[in-house]
Amino acid sequence: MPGWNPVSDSPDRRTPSALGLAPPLQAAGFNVAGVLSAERYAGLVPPAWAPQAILPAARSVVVLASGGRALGRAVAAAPTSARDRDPFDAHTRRVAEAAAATLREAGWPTEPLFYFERRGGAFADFVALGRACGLGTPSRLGLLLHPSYGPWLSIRALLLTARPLTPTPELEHSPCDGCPAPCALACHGAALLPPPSGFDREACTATRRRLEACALRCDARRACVVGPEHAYDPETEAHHMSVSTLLPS
Ligand code: B12
Ligand code: SF4
Ligand code: SF4
Repeated sequence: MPGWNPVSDSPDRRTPSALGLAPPLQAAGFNVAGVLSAERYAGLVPPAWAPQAILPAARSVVVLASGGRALGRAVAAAPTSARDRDPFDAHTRRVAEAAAATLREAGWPTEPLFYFERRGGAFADFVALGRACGLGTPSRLGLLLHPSYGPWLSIRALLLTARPLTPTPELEHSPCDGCPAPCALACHGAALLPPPSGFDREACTATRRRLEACALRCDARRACVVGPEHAYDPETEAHHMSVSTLLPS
């Protein structure tokens, strides 16, 4: 594995290649990545996710995400198994485990962790982790907004590693500041309330239960002015939305 380079402050440089992570991650659809120090990470996660509980030698945490259609394309091209209940999650697991194995072979103990797993009964808040390493800023939509991919950002895995890496800083300005918020107008459930109220998850959930238009797509997300050209294809969006409908709320 090549050496890790210091990362520039430019948000578009938060990619696995800019971090010195080898091309396989990028080719596998993980085109966005940031770094947190182990201490900063520990302050943002429940106790069972802390480095002390998983890998006390950890120095850094790589946050792996995917913007736009890259992950959908990679999953479509990836080998699938009949045992894969969710091909996106199975692909994520395979890719992050391979990346962790590469780091271990280079002499750095590393553990992969996933957005869909609970430890000690709790999820880690991946939105908070992505925000803290500058993958995006909070938005009227409730989603973390990437500077280029907008709301089409999925935060999928972590690499807790003994390798010391340069943290990527938080972003300062949200594109929502001063935006006329076409997202709020497009919302079928009046769920995007003006600040300081923010996103009304109950209103959204209730609307999704009664309105077909919100079952498998989100028109508010599609109306965002940032990165509309990166919107998931309808099948990928429907997949993510249907998974989220099945989970208990
Ligand atoms: C559980 C979960 C859900 C549940 C939440 C209900 C519940 N009873 O817990 C359900 C199934 C409803 C859900 C739905 C969606 N989710 Co969700 N969800 C998660 C998950 C796995 C854990 C959240 C959590 O418990 N965090 C920990 C606690 C401490 O933090 P919290 O802030 O209190 O958590 C609350 C919010 O995160 C909220 N929530 C969950 N998803 C979303 C999405 C939006 C837009 C908002 C405003 C809030 C929200 O529910 C949590 C419990 O109350 C995270 C991944 C992760 N590990 O973070 C993804 C995650 C937050 N979801 C995400 C997304 C995109 C969605 C959906 C838009 C569908 C989709 N996948 O495309 C929908 C939209 C929801 C909506 N409009 O209401 C993304 C957000 C990405 C981003 N750019 O910000 C995440 C990070 C997954 C990912 N891989 O990227 N989700
Ligand atoms: S449309 Fe404007 S206000 Fe709405 S989420 Fe996008 S940038 Fe923020
Ligand atoms: S799914 Fe429907 S109700 Fe929920 S935010 Fe999107 S447009 Fe609004």
